[in-house]
Amino acid sequence: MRQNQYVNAWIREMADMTRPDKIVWIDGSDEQAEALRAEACSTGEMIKLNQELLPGCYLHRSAVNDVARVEGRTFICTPTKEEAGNINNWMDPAECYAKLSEIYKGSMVGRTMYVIPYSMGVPGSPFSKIGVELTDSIYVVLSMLIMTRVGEAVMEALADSPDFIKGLHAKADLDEEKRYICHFPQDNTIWSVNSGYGGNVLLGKKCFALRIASYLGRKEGWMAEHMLILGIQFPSGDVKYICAAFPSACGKTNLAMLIPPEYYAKQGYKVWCVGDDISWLRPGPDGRLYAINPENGFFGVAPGTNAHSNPNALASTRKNTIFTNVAYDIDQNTVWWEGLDKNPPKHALNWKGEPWDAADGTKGAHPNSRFTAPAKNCPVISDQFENPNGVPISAIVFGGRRAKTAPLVYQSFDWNHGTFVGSIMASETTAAASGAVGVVRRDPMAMRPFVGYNMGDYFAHWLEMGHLIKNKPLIFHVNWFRTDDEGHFIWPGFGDNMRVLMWILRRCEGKVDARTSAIGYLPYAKDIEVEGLSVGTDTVEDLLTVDKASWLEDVDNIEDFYAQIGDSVPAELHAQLDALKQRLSDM
Ligand code: GTP
Ligand code: SPV
Ligand code: MN
Repeated sequence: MRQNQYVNAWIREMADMTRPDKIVWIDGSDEQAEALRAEACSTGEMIKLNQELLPGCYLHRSAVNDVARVEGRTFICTPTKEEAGNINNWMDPAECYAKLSEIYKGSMVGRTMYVIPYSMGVPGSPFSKIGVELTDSIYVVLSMLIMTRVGEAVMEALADSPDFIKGLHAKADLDEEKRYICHFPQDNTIWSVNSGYGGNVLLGKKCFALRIASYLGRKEGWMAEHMLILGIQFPSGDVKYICAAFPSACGKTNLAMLIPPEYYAKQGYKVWCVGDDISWLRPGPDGRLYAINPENGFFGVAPGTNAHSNPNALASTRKNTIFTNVAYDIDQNTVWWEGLDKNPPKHALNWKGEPWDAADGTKGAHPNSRFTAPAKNCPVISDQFENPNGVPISAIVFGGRRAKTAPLVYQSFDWNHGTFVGSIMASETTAAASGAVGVVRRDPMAMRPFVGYNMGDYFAHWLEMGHLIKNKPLIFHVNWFRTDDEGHFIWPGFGDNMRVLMWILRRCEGKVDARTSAIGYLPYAKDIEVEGLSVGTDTVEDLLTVDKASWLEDVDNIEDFYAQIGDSVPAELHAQLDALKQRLSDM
């Protein structure tokens, strides 16, 4: 493989600290991956599943204390605390390097250090960036081979440049007390230690493609966002693209590959998936905003994925997939999770590897159990998936889990108001991060855990992008999660979310009216197509209500949140908040 002096010098330095027995370069070849799979199976790190039913599929279990991202132990290490802001945990870079060096010291003795050269985005695309991850975990190597583009072509694209993201990962002892996920944006560096869970250790994903990339995007005039990308093909053949930001485990993978309801399918509408988690966006030569998905696979939530809710995601996991922390069917040598079907396996192990009987009421799969599947397995992967120039975005959609406040859909008045709408996003927490589940927290643009610098400056960057994009996408907000008095979801969701996306696209084309409300433009209920739906226009009407009292309560909470972010919140957003408060009071 082509060598690069900067990469080599850095590897020597990291190896002097961690002292691996061996250093192995990952070249992206099938032979090497196959040998690593065999090795992982021989040590119990992975289990080879039934190759007739699930060819190329494996099961992995992470440590019981290590099953989700740990936001409390994730740090942004900028020279000043102010650059990281009040929403991020901050550590002084020198102090952090010193502290972690102690933990890394000798941590790879008796182990192999794997060198993974990878590209986020197609190598050579103007959007793409290169990273090198050093890790002592075969699970990480095999997952990165699915999630990113690895091997020779990456080193060729890097050539003699020093411009790559340096990621160091060591499992060490998986000690929670010494677990750190640290980012040094000024040094293009990520250090992760004492974890083996995906979001903490697949360094191309949240660490690079969001935290480091958001920092680079601000510097270079582009955006790195926690957004899916999907294309809706009209019967004419024309395809319109939408980006949507929902917090973790709030429906991005599901929306990204939805099955159109019969009503649309029979007219010839189709949906294509470009990405399910991360978008990198830049203004294009025609003044529109273009997006790529920098990833090459899906790291999706397993529970709830089934032939009805998301058949395309399920199909994506039927070959060459790694399952993490799901239940194991001993008789069939396959996997199972809650919500896959109504037939939990009779002889099974739970996600911890313990004998498990569904009848005892405990969960077989961890709520944040995941599949790592190649994007090209997806039956509706877009033919633009590898387009180096990305796809043009018509609409940006924000959303979260709100049992009451947020209506099914509304449109912002303009880009600045849309930025405001993103900044006040809130959602009930899920199992994707450690901590309490179901608590409402503000999660601006679904990026609260992923902005690699000061949140207020991030808002300012959004406002600034409005000046750089001549033909701006329209900005919307959706909520699939309103509940009735018994706590049941009112909106059917999943494929039927397309009905809302169609209203959004018709707004983009100026083909449908809306009514002005205190919070933005609301649809007329009759304009949301309900043919073939289990709920009618009257229910849609209910889902579109804006309750003055709960919104005013929300405004108080937003004021507190802005105060917590501090002085960096742009004056424009304070003005937007005052205007919202005024409009609500006038209601
Ligand atoms: P991350 O990978 O953590 O970023 O998650 P994600 O945003 O891709 O979430 P995903 O699509 O995996 O959905 C997470 C959970 O939300 C699953 O349990 C889904 O069943 C559920 N879900 C997704 N879409 C809908 C919907 O439209 N309505 C309802 N009620 N639930 C949904
Ligand atoms: C998320 O939590 O938003 C994920 C999974 O997509 S992780 O890679 O763990 O961040
Ligand atoms: Mn995510």
